[in-house]
Amino acid sequence: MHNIVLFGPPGAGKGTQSQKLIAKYHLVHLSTGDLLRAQIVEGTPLGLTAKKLMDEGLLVPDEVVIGMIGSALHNNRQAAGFIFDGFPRTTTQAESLDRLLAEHGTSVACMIALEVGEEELVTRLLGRGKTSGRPDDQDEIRIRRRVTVYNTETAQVAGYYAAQHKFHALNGIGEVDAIFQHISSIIDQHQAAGSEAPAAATREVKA
Ligand code: B4P
Repeated sequence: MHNIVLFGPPGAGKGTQSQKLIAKYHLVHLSTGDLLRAQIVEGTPLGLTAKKLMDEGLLVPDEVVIGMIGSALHNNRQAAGFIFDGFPRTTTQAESLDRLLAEHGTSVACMIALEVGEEELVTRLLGRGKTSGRPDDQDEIRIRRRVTVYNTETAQVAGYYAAQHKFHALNGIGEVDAIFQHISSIIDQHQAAGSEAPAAATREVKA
């Protein structure tokens, strides 16, 4: 199995790049944001709880998203690998992902982080908000809160993977296809090296 964590602040392009990556590498895409929004559409109790938090730009409790990922891994045991998009968002989630993957005899190959500054994120998400219908994309205060939550609760997850020599950061500003080529080159190096980190593409993180 080849398992990739796509990382970055809200609006960095994780969902955009995931769509291109699943087409190229035939991996199963697991987006906790998408899984939560499906629960909201279905009107489940979990969805109702998640909606209040998501609309305000806050994280959903760890146990909720960890449970969803555990079920998804169980239901996709034949997969060639996974793209984790928007998960893990806390160190507790990262530790749980390692444990869950170990139960399936596999592990995270690498984390690829898209770096984008706050003003660009706000511009992108307000733009998406005009068509997405997502309440969390339609208000600048909530968007900036999501960025703050990322900086205070999520950014530290990069350090977790850096300590395992699995962290790669790249510029998330530019043409979508150029960013995709950069991500692909990192994945290809990993696959060629059998999951050993390609040193040239790796750098330490401040978090
Ligand atoms: P998510 O659904 O994960 O999504 P996201 O952070 O909004 O954005 P993403 O980075 O995928 O952006 P996209 O490619 O679409 O999270 C939503 C909420 O769910 C969270 O706030 C939280 O409440 C909850 N949640 C999810 N996972 C959780 C977890 N693990 N724990 C707790 N809570 C969790 O791109 C955005 C826009 O930019 C698009 O319009 C796109 O077209 C544009 N764009 C992309 N790349 C571009 C480029 N290179 N140039 C210009 N524009 C670009």
